[in-house]
Amino acid sequence: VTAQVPRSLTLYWGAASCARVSLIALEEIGVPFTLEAVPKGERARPPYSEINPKGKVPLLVADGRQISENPAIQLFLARAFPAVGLLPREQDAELEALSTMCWFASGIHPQITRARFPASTGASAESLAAVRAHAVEQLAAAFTLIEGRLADREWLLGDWSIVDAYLFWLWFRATGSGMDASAFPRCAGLAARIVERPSVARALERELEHIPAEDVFVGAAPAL
Ligand SMILES: N[C@@H](CCC(=O)N[C@@H](CS)C(=O)NCC(=O)O)C(=O)O
Repeated sequence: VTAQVPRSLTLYWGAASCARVSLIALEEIGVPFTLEAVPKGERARPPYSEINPKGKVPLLVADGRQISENPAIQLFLARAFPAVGLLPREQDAELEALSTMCWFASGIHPQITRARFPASTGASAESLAAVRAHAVEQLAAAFTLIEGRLADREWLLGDWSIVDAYLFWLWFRATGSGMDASAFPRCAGLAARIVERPSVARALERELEHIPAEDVFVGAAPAL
């Protein structure tokens, strides 16, 4: 499936957020786009909440059409710019990519939110450390599966794809939240390799214009 090539692209984004994945996709594509930074704390209130009532980034606006949710944005961009190779084009492989991204968005990302901001679960002050510890355990279980998938390949789907950029962001957040990186050498290797891609380097440079290097590369979870 291919879509029309959009003439105008705006990404609502925040440095170090999961919108990093969408920014890498746009950098990979290489067409002009507008980047609108929406810092944490400004996402759930006007003016941004009037644009995206979900109060989250990323949001891609393509020729006036709004696309939210990372997996949908990646699929949209991959189909709009098929020659770039953001996702595999063969149907079964594309489905596998979508399945993996949905797992990342709905299965793994929420554990990152719990690990970083345990109070967002509504847990009492005394339970926050336990909520964080449980979330980190869940992250380690997910990364055990991912580490297994990388046993016979350099990138998650074989060839590089935007799914690897998504993994890179999850890895950054999971390790920043206290997950032991040493248990996952293949994931660590992928994260070290991916920053050599010019698109990823450019996306990280843009983040460095907004937040300190420590928050771009380590991103330690806030103290409880
Ligand atoms: N399911 C959404 C999740 C988006 C999301 O949770 N984004 C976070 C940043 S990583 C956000 O904007 N949270 C609101 C905030 O930080 O105020 C997606 O995959 O795009």
